[in-house]
Amino acid sequence: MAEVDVKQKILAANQAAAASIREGYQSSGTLVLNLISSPGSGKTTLLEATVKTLRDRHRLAAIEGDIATEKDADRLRAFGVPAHQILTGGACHLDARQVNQALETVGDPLVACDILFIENVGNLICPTSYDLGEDFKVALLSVVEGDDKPFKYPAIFSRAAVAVLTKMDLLPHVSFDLAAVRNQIRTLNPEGRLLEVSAKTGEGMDQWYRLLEEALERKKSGRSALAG
Ligand SMILES: Nc1nc2c(ncn2[C@@H]2O[C@H](COP(=O)(O)OP(=O)(O)O)[C@@H](O)[C@H]2O)c(=O)[nH]1
Ligand SMILES: [Mg+2]
Repeated sequence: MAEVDVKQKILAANQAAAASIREGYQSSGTLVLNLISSPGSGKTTLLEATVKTLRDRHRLAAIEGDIATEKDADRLRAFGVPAHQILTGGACHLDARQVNQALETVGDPLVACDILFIENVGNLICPTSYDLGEDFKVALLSVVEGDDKPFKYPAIFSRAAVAVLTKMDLLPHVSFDLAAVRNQIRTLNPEGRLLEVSAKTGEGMDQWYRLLEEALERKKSGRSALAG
């Protein structure tokens, strides 16, 4: 079979698994997010702050994707949140079949929750093509990674309904043309939402929590998670 056929078969199988995940969470009204960024952009740190703030108001759960170690799942478990680690053993992204397996294995803690955060394997390329049944993708970019990245990795920034610029507390210390990055992201995804946060200082985090809670409310009432 030609390489392109194999890839298409894999993506079709993934799409079927993603559709079944989406259907399950449609009836429960669970909000599902797929977080994608380079390693070290601050995905787990954003989630730590988020679960700390929202855990008393909502039932939260997380799936962590990594090539090796349970470190990220452990970081979230430390906040009392059920977190399941998927080890891909080398693959550079999560696929929907792995998420389905995790839901079957773990059951209620991941299934019967209000918000499921899926932290994908760290990189801006492979995770872009794999639907995990999420309501929307969240692309993170930290201000220390360089201000050329959205145009260099256009697929993820055009597909992620929400982009989050992280580590804003470091902005005064690095060369990062914020206006240029805002423009790139707006060009790639004119309808998308852009947030600018620091999980360390709390700057911008209220907007992130508001976005999550509004999306959750919309999902629970059977509407699409993001307005517009
Ligand atoms: N200064 C600063 N450092 C941060 C922030 N968020 C994360 N970090 C640091 O960036 C590093 C990588 O963060 P991590 O959450 O593990 O990134 P991940 O690989 O995307 O999950 C850690 O040393 C964090 O402490 C932030 O908002 N400000
Ligand atoms: Mg992480």
